[in-house]
Amino acid sequence: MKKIFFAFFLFVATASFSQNKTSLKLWYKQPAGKTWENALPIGNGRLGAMIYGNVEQETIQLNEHTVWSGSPNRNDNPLALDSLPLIRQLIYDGKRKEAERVVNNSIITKKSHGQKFEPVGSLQLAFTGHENFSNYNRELDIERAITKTSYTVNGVTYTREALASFPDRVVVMRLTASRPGSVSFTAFFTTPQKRATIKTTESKELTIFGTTSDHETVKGMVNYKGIVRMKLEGGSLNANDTSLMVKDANAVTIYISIATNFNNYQDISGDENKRAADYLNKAFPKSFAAILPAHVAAYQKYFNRVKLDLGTTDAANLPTDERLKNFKSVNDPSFVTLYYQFGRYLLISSSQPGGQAANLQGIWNDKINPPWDSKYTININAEMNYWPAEKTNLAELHEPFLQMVKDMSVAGQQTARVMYNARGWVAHHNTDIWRATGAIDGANWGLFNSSGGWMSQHLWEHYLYSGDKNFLASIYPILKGASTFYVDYLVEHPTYHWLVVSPDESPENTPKAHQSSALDAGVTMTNQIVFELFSSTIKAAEILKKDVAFADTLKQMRKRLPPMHIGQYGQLQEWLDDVDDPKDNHRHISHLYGLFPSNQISPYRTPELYSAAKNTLIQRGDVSTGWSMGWKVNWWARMLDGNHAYKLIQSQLSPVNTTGTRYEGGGGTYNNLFDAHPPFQIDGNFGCTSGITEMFMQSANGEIHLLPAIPDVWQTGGSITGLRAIGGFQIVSIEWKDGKVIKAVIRSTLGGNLRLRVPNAMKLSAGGVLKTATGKNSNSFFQVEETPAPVVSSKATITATALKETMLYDIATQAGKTYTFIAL
Ligand code: FUC
Repeated sequence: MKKIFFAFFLFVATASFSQNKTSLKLWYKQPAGKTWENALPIGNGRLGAMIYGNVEQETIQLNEHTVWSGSPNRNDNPLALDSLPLIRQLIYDGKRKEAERVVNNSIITKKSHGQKFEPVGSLQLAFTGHENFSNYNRELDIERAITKTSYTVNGVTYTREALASFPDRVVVMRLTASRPGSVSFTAFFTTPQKRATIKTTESKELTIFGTTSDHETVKGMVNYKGIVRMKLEGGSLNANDTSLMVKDANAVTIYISIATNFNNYQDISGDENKRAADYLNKAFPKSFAAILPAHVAAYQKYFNRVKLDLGTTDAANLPTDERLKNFKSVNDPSFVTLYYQFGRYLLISSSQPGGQAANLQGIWNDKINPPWDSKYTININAEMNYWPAEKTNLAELHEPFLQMVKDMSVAGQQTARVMYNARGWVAHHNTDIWRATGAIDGANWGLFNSSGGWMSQHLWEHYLYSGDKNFLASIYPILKGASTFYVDYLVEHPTYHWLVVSPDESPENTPKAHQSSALDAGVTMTNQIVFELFSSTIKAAEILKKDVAFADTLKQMRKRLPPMHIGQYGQLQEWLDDVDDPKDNHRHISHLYGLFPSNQISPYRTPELYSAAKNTLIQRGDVSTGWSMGWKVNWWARMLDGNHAYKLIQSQLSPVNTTGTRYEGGGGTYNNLFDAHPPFQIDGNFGCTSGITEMFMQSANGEIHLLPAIPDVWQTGGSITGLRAIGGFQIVSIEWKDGKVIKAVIRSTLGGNLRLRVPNAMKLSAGGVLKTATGKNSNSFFQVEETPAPVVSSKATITATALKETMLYDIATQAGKTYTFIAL
């Protein structure tokens, strides 16, 4: 009886939840105060704004995607070429500290270490007499991409709504009050920009304009212009030199337009004044009531493609900051749904076709000197930002990143030639809006030169999902260029005799056994990247029926790359030498690139490597920086271990305070659900969203696997709709109950064999027995390159992990047809 009652209760709770409009909202009972990480982000890919919801003084902190310090520049170090033989020899002789000194002199740039993403400033709205308020609420509705703040003062309820319109290219805030004539405030700008001018115009607009900072020998030359224009309903508008004063209006709509002179990384000859005025003049005649539905429709075109339902519990009734505090100790499945969809919200809001790629902070930054310049770290972080793009059905939003790769494939040719006497193109571990491809920071960070190879993989991935051959033809020269660099640059290792990148480094890890230096030759991650890049380039050449001789060269060289190594502790080796410390818990586990995002390590195809990767994951531990935990969710999902993936989600969804105190020595999440490295870094949001997707569906291993890693807490039931898999398969829906897929709907857009792995026996709803899969998958999109057998240390104990039984089917599909599967 108890059970029945409980089931009934759960059912009621779930049913009422799906009706409940607060489910996809971040909401709070208090204003953000002084804390930026409490404010709520809105954005349209070009403009970003943080809304504080402070009562007496509202702050709308503003960013524009091209407001960066500096101007077109390069940062190659031409001394590199002559020093390569010496650096190599020092590394081979174990004199890594000496090698570091040479690298710092001759490879690390003497020019720009990357420019800064800078804020424009903040629009402040001061409300006299609003110090005593009640009934306060503030929220971000991620189903409609709009914030709302409301409170009561002296019996009047005030409401502010804000959005960054996608079609109208302006930030708009509407202020209303329950009693006519109650809206009065003073608007002014504040800014950390050193060369900004703030003034009002004759037509009572508030403007901010100036030029961005000089930085590291590069002259700041981005001109920006911001214009604020108000539309009043009743009341009066007055201006002094630097402020606008609204008095006794019924309602006010504020339009904020910002633009710069930036055209592309080589050209800043645009007219910021005309652009800002044009956007504003187009938007201003439209009322808020007209702007809102167009904005919501443009946003939902992307957002609504994926729906996740993990059920709900009473824990969901609390404000977002309290749910965050409680998450580790209660079962709050819809909080995961909120966090998951927030990741998609952030990508839609910070990365739109034609705009700049989401940087370390997406498009949200209030500091003139932000951490790591809020630029692009491309030895993991920027790639991580785009892991959710294809599979969570936001492929169009991958475009700014793909465009960045295209630009870098041009900029990086000179770097390859000047620094390494190699053809093709190269990029080191960092870049910025000027597409810098030189080496920065210092030897243990900047020497890594396989970011171009890694980023190129995103182009190939975009093809694998869509099957668009025209796209493939258009990006093939970039893949070829990235491969050509390695054709020229790989050298034979004097001890191991494989072809290796030398000098090389495994991102940012400095093992004691290597004199606490990251420098080495032929590190595992690089070997995996080159293997994958060569394989993609060979396949692309075959599909496009070109470059037979070049593809053959790649095949021959690929055979000579180092295979992966399993070391004395049963671990996957990070370096060719067996020097991993099982107590090392460094945030980068670069050598697991082969497990995710790549597919060179798989439970089904490479059991030994799979077991070694698992040992490595366990030895490195769970809690770390935000992005590191985000990556680990993906890895544990690929390990088919939903419970461990969930454990990482719990660690990631742990509160971090804004003084930077780390949760249990690691990162976590701020009250506004921004990821905490700490400090704020958006990669963890995107990495975790990708990882959660990998728990429901994976398509990288020669098949489509449904429910590969569902944790016990979600077994009871749930559904996800709208994911995408490679080979043009749309995962229209997956519904599960008691750990079994009860129904799955898959649409084929390209035809071909659908190899489907599921946890339980299924049949086609239209009738007909499913054929058990045999042999190689005939679908060309699912051809996985065979991973060379690993070299295994005689000291290693490898225990085969028992895998759960699954069913594997082959279904011949036709393009345009939808297939419905139900549990037997
Ligand atoms: C890499 C990471 C750091 C940080 C920085 C932006 O250098 O090792 O943890 O995320 O990028």
